[in-house]
Amino acid sequence: MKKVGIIMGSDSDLPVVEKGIKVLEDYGIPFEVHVFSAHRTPEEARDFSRSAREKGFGAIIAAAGMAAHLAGAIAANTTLPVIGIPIKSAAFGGLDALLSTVQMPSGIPVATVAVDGAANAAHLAAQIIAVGDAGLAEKLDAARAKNSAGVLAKNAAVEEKYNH
Ligand code: RP5
Repeated sequence: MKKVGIIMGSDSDLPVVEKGIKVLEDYGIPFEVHVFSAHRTPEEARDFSRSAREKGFGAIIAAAGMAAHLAGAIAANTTLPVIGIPIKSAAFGGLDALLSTVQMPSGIPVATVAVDGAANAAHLAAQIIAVGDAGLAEKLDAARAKNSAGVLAKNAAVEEKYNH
């Protein structure tokens, strides 16, 4: 199975990123985690991106806050799918990172999830890997069914309490 690369701009992003790591672990998808910064360690970020396809990665998740250029810098150096997670920061509540991540020039896409949306970044990475993996696709279907069953149970509880 293809691996997912998880890159974050700082270890201060890890508490958010861990929610995505858990999703990948639950699906049994192999992954690597690194701290590479577009600004502080640009050579490491570039080298990872350029070699990721030949090293067996199928998608890359990039998390960064503030002037969040990491996902875009990675996307500039690979044609693997790149998923950006804008990380919330104190000054602008994540709007700074959201705009920095999502507003990419034509030809260099970054699939940007919600501010602090690490779980959905991992679900999307799983869906990308599942394009070529029928067993993983079955796990995704099972997870969707479990998700629906949980919501239906909550609906039943609310209806039971209020609808007489
Ligand atoms: C970004 O700056 C990082 O991704 C992090 O979200 C933010 C702050 O980094 P630290 O100063 O906490 O290392 O590059």
